Amino acid sequence: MRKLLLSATSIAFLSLGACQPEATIEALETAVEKPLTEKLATEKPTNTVENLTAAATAGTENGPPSLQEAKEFLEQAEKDIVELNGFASKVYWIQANFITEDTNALAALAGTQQAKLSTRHANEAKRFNDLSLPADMRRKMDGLKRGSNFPAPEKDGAAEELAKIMTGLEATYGTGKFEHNGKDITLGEASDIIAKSRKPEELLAVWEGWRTVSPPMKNDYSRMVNIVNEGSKELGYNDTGALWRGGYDMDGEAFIKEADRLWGQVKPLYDQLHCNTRAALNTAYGDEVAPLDAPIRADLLGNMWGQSWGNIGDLVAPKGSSKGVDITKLLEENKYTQMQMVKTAEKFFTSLGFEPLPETFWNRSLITKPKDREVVCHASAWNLDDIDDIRIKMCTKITGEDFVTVHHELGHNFYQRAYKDQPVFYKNGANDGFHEAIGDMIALSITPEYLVKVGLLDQKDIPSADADLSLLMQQAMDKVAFLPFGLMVDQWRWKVFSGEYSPSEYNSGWWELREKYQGLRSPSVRPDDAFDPGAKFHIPGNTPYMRYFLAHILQFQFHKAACDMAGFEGPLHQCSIYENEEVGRRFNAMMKMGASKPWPDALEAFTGTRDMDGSAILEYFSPLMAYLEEQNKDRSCGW
Ligand code: X8Z
Ligand code: ZN
Repeated sequence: MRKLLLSATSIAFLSLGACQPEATIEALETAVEKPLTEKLATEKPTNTVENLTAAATAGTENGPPSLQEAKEFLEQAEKDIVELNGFASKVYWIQANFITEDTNALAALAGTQQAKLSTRHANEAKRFNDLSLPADMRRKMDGLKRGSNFPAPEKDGAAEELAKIMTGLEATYGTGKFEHNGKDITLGEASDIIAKSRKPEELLAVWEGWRTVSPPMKNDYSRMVNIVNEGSKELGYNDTGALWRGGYDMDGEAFIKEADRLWGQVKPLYDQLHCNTRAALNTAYGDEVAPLDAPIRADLLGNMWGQSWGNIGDLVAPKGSSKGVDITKLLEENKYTQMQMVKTAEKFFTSLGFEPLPETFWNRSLITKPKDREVVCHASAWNLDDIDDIRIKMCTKITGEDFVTVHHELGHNFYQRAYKDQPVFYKNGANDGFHEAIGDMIALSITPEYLVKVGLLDQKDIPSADADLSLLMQQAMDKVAFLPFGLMVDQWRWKVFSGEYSPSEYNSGWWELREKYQGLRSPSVRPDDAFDPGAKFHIPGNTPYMRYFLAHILQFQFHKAACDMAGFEGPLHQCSIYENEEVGRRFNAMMKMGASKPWPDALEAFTGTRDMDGSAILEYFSPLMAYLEEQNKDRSCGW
């Protein structure tokens, strides 16, 4: 509950798009006339059994509810949602931009309202279960019945407690600091050290230091799990994991198989990358720190969570292949500011025919980290009015990594604006993986030739053809390395929600999955109170994670389809769709559907296929796969 994922709307469907905490809504019937304080103080439970029974029987003395009643219910629900979102999104924005006791309290109140509204809608929608409805109304009704990704049970006090815990967890993460070399440092500073240092003791100290922020979250987290599980049961799901898996226009069990199938497609590529990276780390650090016969130490990979490995690209640069491009260096040489990074990303979208971002985007977004207050630095994209009050919030660093993230966030914003004319129920991604894939797909077109066009690279510095392997390796260290991480985070949450991992197994379960999927190990024995999952934003930030795994498959499918449309005939990694308005027009046609149709329809509209499929990412990296197999041929791979 609580935050509206990027667009207030989705609340109902609750798989909201961008990268913000989750939400549900409660109608503030008097939102316009009464002051906020009064509204919040006088809010009455509307989802009591008595009220629901009354609602279910209203107008039904002569039989089951009518189509007209269903229509009126949906219209009213939409009004309620829009109204509450309008105010709740502002509260969340202020809290995330200025974390204090007071803003946390307000955000928890807004979260409570949203949780209650969502629960009420979900329960009221049940009375139309047996009514035969036109497909569109049924889709809206089913969306309401799914409630929120973090549903509050109906009982008194549950929504309040849940909202308070969720707000607190995110604030604890957002304000987290620890002492390093006599100074308190933030996640941003710690991440810089993990990215650049090559000293194992320093890496270990910083890696462990950041994980001192999360143990205090553990009790609240397990309490939250109990509450949302109870809420999910009331909605008819076994647990909250089952509720989440039910959000993909297919049976939840089928979704588990689907995720496994996609992982099976790409795992051979990951295995090769892992083997080659471990060998390079062994060369750099020796047998003690990086043995060849064990999972890789998680602090050596250039990223706080070992999720993307681009920051150690220098260690794996293919010998004999010319250098690729170092975007961080190009941004620095061109004296780029954070603002220019966003302007350049915007220009990519406008080159495809999308309208420029509104003036309000530039006035209202947070693009650099403020010095004088606590903010949630984890990048996110917002739409505060569900129309065009779109914004990003990001403590942008002038690096190649954040250049890609800026495109990622704008992808959310352009998607939100593309579906702005949909009813509130459909203001969301076709599935949540689509939302995460839009900007990433655009960023796959950041080729050397593109960088020349936007003036970041000199024509004379375009890497020669034999730099392809270097470029591909750099990309794989980010995109291929990410795949098992993208998968394991929610494998962990599914097991937490199902009770397979009890609180005392939260941490060991996390490492079991880190090893199983990623082939990583903790760099040190973890203390008894460790809660390492809590040191990753999306756990305390309560953002489902399977979306990123799907996005890493989908973005390559989109890229391939776009390059085919553009008539591009070379290898996929050399294709850039910059300035191709025809591709933009067709991309927009998919984007403007929002969640109005099952996702295979949206996928088909752009790619001509109805299945998510890993073969595009395999094709993209096929020259690298051949290189990796050759490099690894005498190595003993696996862990
Ligand atoms: O959280 C994000 C985005 C916001 S939706 C910055 N990402 C995941 C992460 O940082 O863990 C993008 C890639 C994966
Ligand atoms: Zn995102």
